[in-house]
Amino acid sequence: MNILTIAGSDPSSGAGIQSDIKTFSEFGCHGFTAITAITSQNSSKFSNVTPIEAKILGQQIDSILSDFQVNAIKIGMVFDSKIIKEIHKKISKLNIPIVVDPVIKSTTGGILLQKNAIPDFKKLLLPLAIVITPNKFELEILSGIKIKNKADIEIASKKLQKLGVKNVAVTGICEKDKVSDYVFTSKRHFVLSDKKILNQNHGSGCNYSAALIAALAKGNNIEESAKIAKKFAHNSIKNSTRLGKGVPLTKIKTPRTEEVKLRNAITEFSLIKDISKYIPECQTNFVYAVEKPKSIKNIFGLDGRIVKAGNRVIVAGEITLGGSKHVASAVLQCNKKFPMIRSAVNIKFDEKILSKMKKKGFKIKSYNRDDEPKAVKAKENSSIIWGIKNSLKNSKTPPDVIYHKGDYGKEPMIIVFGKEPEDVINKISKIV
Ligand code: PXL
Repeated sequence: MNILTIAGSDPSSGAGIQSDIKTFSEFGCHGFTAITAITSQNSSKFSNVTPIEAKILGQQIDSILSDFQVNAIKIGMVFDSKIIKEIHKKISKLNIPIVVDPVIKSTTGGILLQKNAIPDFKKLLLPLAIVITPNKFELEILSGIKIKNKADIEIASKKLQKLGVKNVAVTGICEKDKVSDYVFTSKRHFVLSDKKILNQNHGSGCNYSAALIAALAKGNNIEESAKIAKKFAHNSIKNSTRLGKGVPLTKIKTPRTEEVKLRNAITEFSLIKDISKYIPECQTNFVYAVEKPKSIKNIFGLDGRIVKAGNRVIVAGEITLGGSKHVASAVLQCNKKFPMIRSAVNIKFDEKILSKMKKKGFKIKSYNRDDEPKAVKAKENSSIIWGIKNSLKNSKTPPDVIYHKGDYGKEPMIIVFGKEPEDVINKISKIV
């Protein structure tokens, strides 16, 4: 996925475009940038802001849109009316998700949106947003309602929805020991809460809105995306570091190599031509274990699934340790006998695929669920463990593929194994 951030430059890289690029990378997305303003700031002082000439901003946006496929846009600091009008002119006809983070003031007191630009901001930018992500202060300014309680949050958010925003995610509402996000969609509203982390930071708002647009671009719905963004922002605050003399900067933790490799392979998998035909009814997961996994908690997988939607494929959810149960259990069991096997993906059962695999010389094993003892059947997730163990009973070399033909109420399945995700992708590429 490719995401364009239209925002200000923050030399500390805690917020603004520098931070957005880091977040997009973290989600495996490519970040394009169009700079609206140059700020001069560090962790204690916001000393200057110079807006970019509207024409130059327009040229930056044109450069990107005329060449690349842009799947989604985040709008951050826009500063003045000329910039707002230019952005509107360039992107109002696009039919892609846009998240607007209505930043007004920085933690250190810098002005990110001029007061006299607020009417144009509301008129021109809010209607473009699939989601707007105000904090309490920003919600008050945009709605003109002083937020004193939960009911006010709803009234103010509904007021913004009347201006054309589809969904409003009000972030960072402090309540006793919790911090909550209030999300209002066109149909319903929900609250996501987390433990309060007592520290001031610079960057969490940008981390939230950038993660939100990345999650949406990848096909997650509003509710899933709001959860993903909250978790991401929470972690970035938890890991924040006092790099300078003032406020700590939020930090995006560098993911483990296994996670990065799996993410790349999942993207590659989802882009294989016609791959939707190979996604089973129960959908697909792709996993990668750390070395010597002891349980499925040591195996990275999607906590959602690779989902078929018509002839498209959507990667839903996030890669986490313990994210998969079924495919991860298969890898865990296989890894006990063949420690080099650490990755796998499940695909739809099809005799034609199997015969292609045979022709390519794949080492194929199978098990018959009719032979499965009753006690095993009754226990959640134990079938797969039994099946893999059984199918490898007489094996001296690691399998490429293990399949079963299903059972009453159980979909037949093919699991493709490999040393690492790229190995699995290479095998898949040979048969599709
Ligand atoms: O966090 C909001 C924000 C967004 N964009 C830029 C900023 C800040 C906060 O300082 O400087 C450029």
